[in-house]
Amino acid sequence: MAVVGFEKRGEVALILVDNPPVNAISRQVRAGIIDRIIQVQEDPQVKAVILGAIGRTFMAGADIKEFGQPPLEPGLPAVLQALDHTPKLMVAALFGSALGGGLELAQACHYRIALKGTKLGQPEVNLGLIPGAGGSQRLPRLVGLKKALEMIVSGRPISAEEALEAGLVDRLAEGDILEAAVAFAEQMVAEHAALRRTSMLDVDTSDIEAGFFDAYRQKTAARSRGLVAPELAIEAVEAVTSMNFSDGVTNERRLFMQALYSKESEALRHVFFAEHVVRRIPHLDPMIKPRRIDAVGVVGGGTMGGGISMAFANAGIPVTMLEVSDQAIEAAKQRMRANYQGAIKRGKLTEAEVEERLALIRGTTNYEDFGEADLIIEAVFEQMDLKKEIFRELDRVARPGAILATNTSYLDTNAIAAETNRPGDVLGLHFFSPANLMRLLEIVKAAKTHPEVLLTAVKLAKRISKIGVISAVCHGFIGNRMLEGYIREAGLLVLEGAEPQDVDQVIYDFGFAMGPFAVMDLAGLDIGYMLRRQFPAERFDANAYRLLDRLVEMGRKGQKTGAGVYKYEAGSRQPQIDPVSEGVLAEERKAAGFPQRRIGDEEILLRCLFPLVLEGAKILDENVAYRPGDIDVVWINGYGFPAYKGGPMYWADKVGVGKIEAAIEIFGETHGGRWWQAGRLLKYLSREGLGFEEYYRQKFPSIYE
Ligand code: 3H9
Repeated sequence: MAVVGFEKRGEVALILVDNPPVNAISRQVRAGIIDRIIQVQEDPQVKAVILGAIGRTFMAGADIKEFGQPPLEPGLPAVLQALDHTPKLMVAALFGSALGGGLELAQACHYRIALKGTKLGQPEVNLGLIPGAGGSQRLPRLVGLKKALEMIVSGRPISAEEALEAGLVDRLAEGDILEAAVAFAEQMVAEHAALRRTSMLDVDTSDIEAGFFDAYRQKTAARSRGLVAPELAIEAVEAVTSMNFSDGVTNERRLFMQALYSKESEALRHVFFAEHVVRRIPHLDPMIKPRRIDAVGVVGGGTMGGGISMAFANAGIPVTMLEVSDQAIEAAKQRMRANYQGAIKRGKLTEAEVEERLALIRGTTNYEDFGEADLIIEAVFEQMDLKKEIFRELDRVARPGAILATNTSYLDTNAIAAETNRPGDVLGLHFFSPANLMRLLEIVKAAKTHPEVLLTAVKLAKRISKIGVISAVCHGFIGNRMLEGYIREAGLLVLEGAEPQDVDQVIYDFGFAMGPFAVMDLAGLDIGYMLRRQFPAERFDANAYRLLDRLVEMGRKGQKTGAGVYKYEAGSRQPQIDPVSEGVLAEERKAAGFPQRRIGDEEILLRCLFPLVLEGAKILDENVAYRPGDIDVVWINGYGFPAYKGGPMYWADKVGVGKIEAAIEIFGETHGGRWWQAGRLLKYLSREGLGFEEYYRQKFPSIYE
């Protein structure tokens, strides 16, 4: 099958890209489009040409797999040039997603028609890039400079309706996009419509006030810490005010190449693929199909249960939510309604849409009402006995084939599954709070979980806009298991002489949104306190939690009590250094008897981050996670690891596994070998001079397929 097909309907020729799944503009697509343009130019019968696509979407952009590889000719700019010079009337027929290079191709056509529901955008910044095929020069000529800047710098796509209003598309269509595009093209030919070349249009800069770009830069810098692409994008678009089209395109190309070879872009592209590969279950029998999930039950309407219910309602899936009393149901509904208010205020949802979603959530106090559910998720306190009791009940009422899931963040999913007569249908679905917003979902595969159940969970995660990452059963699964070392070292560092605000600053400067102490204050110090008491004391380094435990015992539980490690003014989330907490720390330093010293920023960073790598390597070696990239996805989406640093395992590869192993050995000598012990895999990779990603791709290529 040709990757770029061709057909004629009367005097209209159709150039149709057919490169599943998303019609990415690969080398063959580029070459194919150029060939077809030459073909139509030579055909005197053809009066107009449609640039369209087959399948589920218009072109969703350049083929990201090609970035970082030697360039393959012809490049996208050559296609754009061919389009720009064609003497036939060109119409782009848009549907699905017209993104990145796809939208740039559409902009180079003379007219654009879009099916309602189409998303149009320049999302390159999300990959650390900027438009590289004229988008920064053509888009301002179509929609105005401010709108183009906003689209290119934010990367957010707009709807077809918004695109029509902005002048990016000329007509909206319903039904068959190609039929509509042909009719539109015929009409334009009949009306002798001009060949409207975007490159020849003037840019209206009358609304650009003095100092506009400086102010825009400042605003952007504040929300895109650590990223180079947004600044490069502004520079590219700003050129519209001082350069002609051709110079603007040359300038854009230079900036695009700068972005392409930045370490941030390389990391973000790694994350893009890791977030897709994570959905693949290695060695899954292709005959296995997911089960249908049309109705969900949730046990518990607290913060977690409520958030989970909202996540399903947001995807249009009806939920039955079980609580202990009618009052508790009402309270849960009020909380959910209040949570939705934020979305209404931000203009993301209308009152009517919120009501529609809330109507999908039905409260009950009766387990029997779960009889129709295809999936039931338990979301109650982290108490094994309680969870076991609930699973015995669920086993009794759930229909055969229904999936039973626990939202536990630490407890043994195998033990919970063993309470039922259907352990194959049981797994963990570990949502992160707030569950309606956080993208991460750890899918915990218990020893007996049926592959069909696992596949259902992976598909369902995507349906509810989450990134599902499979973890085997272990204490804390992937994310929380790694968190332990990170928090432990933060706790020890402050006993040795670092201040909590120093630790937080170093981690913030690395790229996390918050340091560990600020995060614990936000989450509630009492949560970790209670959790630690559920497990044998030898799991933990008692010194590491001296400060935190004392604060909790004083009633300082974090933001919710106005004070934790820091203090907070009423209604503020801004941490302030608190002499009370400093006093407690001074006492605990003395009690621990640690010699006090000045600790440099580099030691703080490495002491906090190397435990992530150390534990991540063990998690891989024990097959708790399938791939290093899966761990990256967990830490980026659940724990705020900066995406532009690629995740802890990718970052480790960049630092050098050998260097990390050597540092772990030194930390072991100076701080004791109890925690600082490299496992088998880390030692092996260090000895062989390999990185995690490199080793996994070489050794286990099938788990990426
Ligand atoms: C660009 O265009 C630069 C230019 O300005 C200049 C160049 C000179 N390439 O997400 P899905 C794969 S930069 C290669 O599950 P959905 C993806 O890996 C690009 N592959 O589908 C997955 O593969 P698999 C600007 C791509 O329906 C499969 O397609 N464009 C690409 O949920 C399905 O993906 C973007 O950044 C690609 N461009 O969502 C758009 N895109 O099945 C990025 C997807 O093997 N893509 N794949 O795992 C998206 O946002 C979503 O994929 C999209 C579809 C909304 C299109």
